Amino acid sequence: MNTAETAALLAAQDNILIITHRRPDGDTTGCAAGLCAALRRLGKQAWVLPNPDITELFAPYLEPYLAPAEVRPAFVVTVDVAARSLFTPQGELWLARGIDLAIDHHPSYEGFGRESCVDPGRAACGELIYDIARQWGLVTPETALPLYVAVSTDTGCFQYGNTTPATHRTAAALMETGIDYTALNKKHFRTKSFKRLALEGRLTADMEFYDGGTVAIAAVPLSMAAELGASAQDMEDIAAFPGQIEGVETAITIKEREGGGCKLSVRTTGGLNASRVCALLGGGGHAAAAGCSTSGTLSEARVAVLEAIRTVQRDG
Ligand SMILES: [Mn+2]
Repeated sequence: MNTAETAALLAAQDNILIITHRRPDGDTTGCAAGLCAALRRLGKQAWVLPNPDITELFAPYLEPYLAPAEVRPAFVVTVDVAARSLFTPQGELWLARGIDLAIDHHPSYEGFGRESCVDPGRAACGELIYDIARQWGLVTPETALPLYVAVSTDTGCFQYGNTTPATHRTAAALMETGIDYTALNKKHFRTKSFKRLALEGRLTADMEFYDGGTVAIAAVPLSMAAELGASAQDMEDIAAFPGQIEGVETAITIKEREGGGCKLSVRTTGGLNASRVCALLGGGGHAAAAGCSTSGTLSEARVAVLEAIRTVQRDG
């Protein structure tokens, strides 16, 4: 469905529950808060399902909208959720009962929603939510502020290659509602905790390079966060870090997971399709930013991702 059809579908519902993805980022969080604010302004009962993985950085955006434990929605919507594996344990219960509508911008969206509004041409899912709220004439500051967070964080403050003129037009419209975007930009893009800087120092010291320095791999063992006392918030978007090094076109971050296995993130600027690399390892995402999980050790994950890169390079 396009955003006009989606706006009409939502306007015909009431008692709506909105679901975010595991390890929620600014996009899924901002979309949930922005959509919930607009639906309430439309006179609907609407809530956001609490997400146990939420960090202190994003939690405040969701607080006014959190669903009570006894919520019994008539309509369930996901925002920015591409895969069944990205549902939280609570979200999985709703997935089992059926998702009525999925709003997403990932080309790898798995099609679990009865209805869907999916546009991979959007840099952020927040752009879709803005288009939906705009049809209701309800882009108030309460909706605009979290949507600005959604759009700005998914584009690295309008710097990543996914940013389009339409992204800027959406951002401009959100800014015109009077939100304090200067404070948001300072908070999300120009502030680092001391522990975060220490973490970046450690990653820099241990970084491995391949293919003449165009491929960088940062390994994050479980012990590293513990040694530095770094929280999930200190780790936020660490996958963007190796790609900042001069000459690096393929930036890989491998995080050891509690309970075994690793979580990989692949970011590319040199034309290598990150989504295809990750698909070979059972994951997915966007052409320039994708992820996957592996079951072995950090060094096994390193070998596996390098092999996947070779395969994609060879097969064109
Ligand atoms: Mn997103």
